[in-house]
Amino acid sequence: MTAQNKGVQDSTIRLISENGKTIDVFGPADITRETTDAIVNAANSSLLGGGGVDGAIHRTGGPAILAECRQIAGKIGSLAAGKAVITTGGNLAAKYVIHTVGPIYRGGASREAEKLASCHRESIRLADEHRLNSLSFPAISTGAYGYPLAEAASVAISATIDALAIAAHVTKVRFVLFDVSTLKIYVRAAKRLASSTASFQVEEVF
Ligand code: AR6
Repeated sequence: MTAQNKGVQDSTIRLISENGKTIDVFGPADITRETTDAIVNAANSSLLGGGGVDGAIHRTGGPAILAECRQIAGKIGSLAAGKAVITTGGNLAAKYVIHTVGPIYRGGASREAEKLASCHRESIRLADEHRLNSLSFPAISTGAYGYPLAEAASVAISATIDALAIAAHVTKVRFVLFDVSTLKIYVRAAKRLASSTASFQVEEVF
């Protein structure tokens, strides 16, 4: 699959906080081409790869990423939903990959929102611990794991706003959305959350 290019670049936006931190909602685009310090992988608990964005990251990043994932899995067994670990970016432009496991959506009453928020908080915290300045997220859990897009967008962006506010090093977060319909839904959620949080300005940047 390739990212669709349907001329919706004008709906791609940037939220800017009072202290200059930014959240971009960008697409349609392939996250493996991102040049942020880290990209986030929507992995599964085995950490041993899969389809979707996980498959694309391992294909493009090469075997060094999987080798490190195997080492981590050997130590911790499996990674629970909502947790995150970091590896090299291998052949990617991004220096690191942060692997997080989104919740499988089972109707909404199985703490899915809490786990999805945790994916974003933990990924940003881990990037911050490694003194990284920037990272990019895909739409975690919205593919194979079936999370409804509008709900996932709200949870992901609001957790990111909170985590970015307390980060010492991370100043730039990007949501890199693969297709037009996902992009539009994340843009809508970002605009709504920015307008309910007086401390954010919204710019149409691309
Ligand atoms: N760049 C950006 N986004 C992408 C790309 C890409 N190259 N490829 C797909 N997406 P999914 P999940 C989007 O299924 O729902 C894997 O097998 C995709 O269109 O990748 O968290 C893992 O191993 C969708 O919007 O992740 C797990 O078993 C979003 O990424 C399981 O899938 C997430 O879709 C995780 O499922």
